[in-house]
Amino acid sequence: MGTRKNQSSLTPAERAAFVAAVKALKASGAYDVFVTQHRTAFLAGPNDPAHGGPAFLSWHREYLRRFERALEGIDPTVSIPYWDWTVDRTAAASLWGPDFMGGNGTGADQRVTTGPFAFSTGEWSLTVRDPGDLTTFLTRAFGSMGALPTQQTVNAAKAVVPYDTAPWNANSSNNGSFRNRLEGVVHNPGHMWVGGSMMAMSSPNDPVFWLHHCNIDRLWAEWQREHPEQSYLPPSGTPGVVAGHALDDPMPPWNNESTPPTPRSVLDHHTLGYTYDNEPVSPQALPLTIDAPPVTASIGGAGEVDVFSFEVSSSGRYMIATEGTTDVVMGLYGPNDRTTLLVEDDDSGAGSNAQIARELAPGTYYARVRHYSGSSTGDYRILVTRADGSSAPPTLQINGPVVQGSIGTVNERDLYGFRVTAPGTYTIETAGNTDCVLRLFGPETPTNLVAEDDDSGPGANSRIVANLEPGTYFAEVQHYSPTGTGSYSISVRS
Ligand code: CU1
Ligand code: CU1
Repeated sequence: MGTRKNQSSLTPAERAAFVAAVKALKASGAYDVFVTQHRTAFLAGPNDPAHGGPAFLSWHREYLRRFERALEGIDPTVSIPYWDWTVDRTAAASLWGPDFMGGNGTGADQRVTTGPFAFSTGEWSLTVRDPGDLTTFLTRAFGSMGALPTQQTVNAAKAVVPYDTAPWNANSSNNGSFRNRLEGVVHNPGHMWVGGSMMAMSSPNDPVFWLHHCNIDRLWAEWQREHPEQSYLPPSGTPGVVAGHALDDPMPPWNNESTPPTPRSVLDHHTLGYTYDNEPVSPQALPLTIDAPPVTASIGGAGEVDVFSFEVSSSGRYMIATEGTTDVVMGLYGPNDRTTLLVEDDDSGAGSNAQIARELAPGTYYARVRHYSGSSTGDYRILVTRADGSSAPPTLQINGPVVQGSIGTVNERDLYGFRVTAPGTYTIETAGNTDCVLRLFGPETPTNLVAEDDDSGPGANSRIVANLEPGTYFAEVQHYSPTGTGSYSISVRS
């Protein structure tokens, strides 16, 4: 899981790695595709799927994650850093150093002349611009259009509930819509303070766009954590809501993908594969593997709550159970949301153990375990098993979220299934620091080898690019070394 850090705490090597990955993406042409998507969203106004409505936060969360995954494809160690403008408020901040974002614009044309994104480097010309804008170099004009948000401004915005309110647009009350207050009162001033290119519909032309929006995304995650009783609004079908902005609406421009992202699909940023460096360590969910041996845990202090997570990749009946002599109570939450309680159990298992058996759809689930007595402690074990006998391999979604896996024991082989519905070129690859070997089997049978690869991906990662006809395929992951173990992630993209 990638960690998004405060940009001011990056090491010089981390700053250089981020800049290099961004410039490599620009050189490939992929960067400008992102700029175009942002401009296109604005040009769709008043049906903008990304701004001035409830999906402002969810759209940009998906957008940033896709950008970050593109960076990871170049350098798997890179995550998007965030710019906390409540602290780094002047042109003297290290953010604007010549080894990172470069400095303010100068002269009548507000041209940025320092740092890696200066036009004079020959590597940063603006090719996607707003209609009528002929400026091909990055521009900035710090402070000329207003001040950066303060901590007080941020705190007041984070206190607002609910998430959003009618009329579900830029006219929603700043005292009744967290989203509109964060968007209008906290987010917009960040663009305006930087000025120049950041004022445009094509504002991702300035790489600081990503650091600014990363901070906005972090504040949304904090609001979600601080208001666990609040959920995303409005539900799909609510009158007067622009398409793409309600909870289960597919979000353009990704709405024609086989499993399009929706506001719901991005609510838990952990399931997208990243955390923020300032998130509380506890209660961090401890991952459980379905059908793995029980994990030993402990209620070490009175009132302690342990949180576990597990990934269900195919619908079916699952059983979550505790073992041992400690009287624990377990709640099951999800999918993809650690605050939606599905069921709670005290003593359905052996002795005074908890046991929950339930039909589960694909998604991330959370089990919270506490002692029956708020003043007692004790050890226990916990496990999740597939309870309906069939153990189909976990499914990868094409262009869906990256799936985390682990070679837990030597010579382990992990098998994944995925379904191709349209003929085309597909890329199956692993990411992370574990040297994996990848084999592709199919269609339909996990015994017909299509391709095998060791190190064609970044670092020691595997990558198979194959033309596939419709059908079910199987990807098998094994450690390169017969004595190696380690975690990895795997994805399929079209
Ligand atoms: Cu935007
Ligand atoms: Cu923005």
